[in-house]
Amino acid sequence: MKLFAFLPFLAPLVSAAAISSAEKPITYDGYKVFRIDTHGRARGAVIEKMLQGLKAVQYNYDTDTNIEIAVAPEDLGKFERMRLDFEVLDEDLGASIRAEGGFHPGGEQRFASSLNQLRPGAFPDESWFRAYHSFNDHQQWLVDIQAGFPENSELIEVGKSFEGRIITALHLWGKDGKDAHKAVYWHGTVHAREWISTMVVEYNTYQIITNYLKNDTTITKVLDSYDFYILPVVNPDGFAHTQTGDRLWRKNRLKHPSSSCIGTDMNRNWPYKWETTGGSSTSPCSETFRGLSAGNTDEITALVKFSEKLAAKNGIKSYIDWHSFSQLILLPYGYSCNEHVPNYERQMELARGVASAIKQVRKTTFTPGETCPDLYKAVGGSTDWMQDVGKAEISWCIELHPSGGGANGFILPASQIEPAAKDLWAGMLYLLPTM
Ligand code: 0X9
Ligand code: ZN
Repeated sequence: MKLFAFLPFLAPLVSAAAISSAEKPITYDGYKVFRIDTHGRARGAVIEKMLQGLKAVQYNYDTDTNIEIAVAPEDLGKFERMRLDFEVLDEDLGASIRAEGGFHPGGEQRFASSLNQLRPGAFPDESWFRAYHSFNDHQQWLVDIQAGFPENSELIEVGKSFEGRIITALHLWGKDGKDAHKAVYWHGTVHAREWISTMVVEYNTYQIITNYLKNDTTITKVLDSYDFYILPVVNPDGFAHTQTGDRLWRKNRLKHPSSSCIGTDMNRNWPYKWETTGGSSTSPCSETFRGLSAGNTDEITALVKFSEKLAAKNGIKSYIDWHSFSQLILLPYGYSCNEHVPNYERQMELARGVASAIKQVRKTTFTPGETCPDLYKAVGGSTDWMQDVGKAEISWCIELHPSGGGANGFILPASQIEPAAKDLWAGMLYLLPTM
């Protein structure tokens, strides 16, 4: 059964994975984005093969109904001569990236090597959610917000990325002091280009803190019942690279000993069922490269250690891995397409509740389901680990806005941050007090 026709992860056909920070940034100027009608699986496979000769970035892998693809200007003629059945989704991807406002080709990549180097500034306001920001500014934002909530929060250096950036967790607690309750645990920006995930995680964080400071009854009860561990950017190197090198970068930036291709897909590197075939790639040039061994990346090593601690301390009540795009609420499992999580009914009931709370804001549809079969097989993902190893009671991957590549895909205009974040805050206002 396939509930969702659309699969959002991009796979450059001519691999952008070969771009290193020393190489020329890619602006995507003049790239056109197309949706090609494939008229079924067999023809979809044929068309996918034809497209492999192009300098292009493919937006989806489930090619039964359509293929969405960004084609480089030099290959537009070749593409048109293929006489496919298509519509144009974006006349100029580079222009959309410029309009989004967060990509600065070849820009500054300096960063703090310790949180102590950052001095707190003013408490942030909601204008933060009207633009995208650099990795360094996100670090500063965490420092500023923590300083405005000093009795109930701390910043934790969870570890360092391959290039030495800090993976930061904001820990929040309520009236019982820190470490008294089960964890609510969020990871944002595991896939570097999924910028909306950083902003939505921060918006939810901001709402929790400001509503607690205002003595809001619901949020006071929530924060008095859980310890929150919030990591808006778990893939700092990849994220920094999307701001200066390649806006559509997905993986981390780990170098391979014997390939010029860079990066491991962190959501295929978690050390649980990692070796299972079919849901990840063994090729370093692939967008879903699983890494050389289970959990071998700096980032996943640090995140596993941190997650193990949370699991051992008071347990994990709810884990959410925030991604984009497709508007889905995905339960495990990704490694298997015929296993259900032991508490499937309860998790689905909650996911349906979240979807209906979201719907009430402005009629946006989020669809609950299982990673496999409803999306696709994905092995070495965080939610499988959290469910079975971390013993999280709720373990979800939420794919944020938009619903499809036609509506901007990974390049969601900054004006959409607040509306998207408000949708999900409604969802969290249902989940957190109910779960
Ligand atoms: O393929 C993925 O990693 C996720 N989709 S995305 O388009 N954002 O890349 C889905 C992941 C499903 N969840 C896990 N397997 N953890
Ligand atoms: Zn993702």
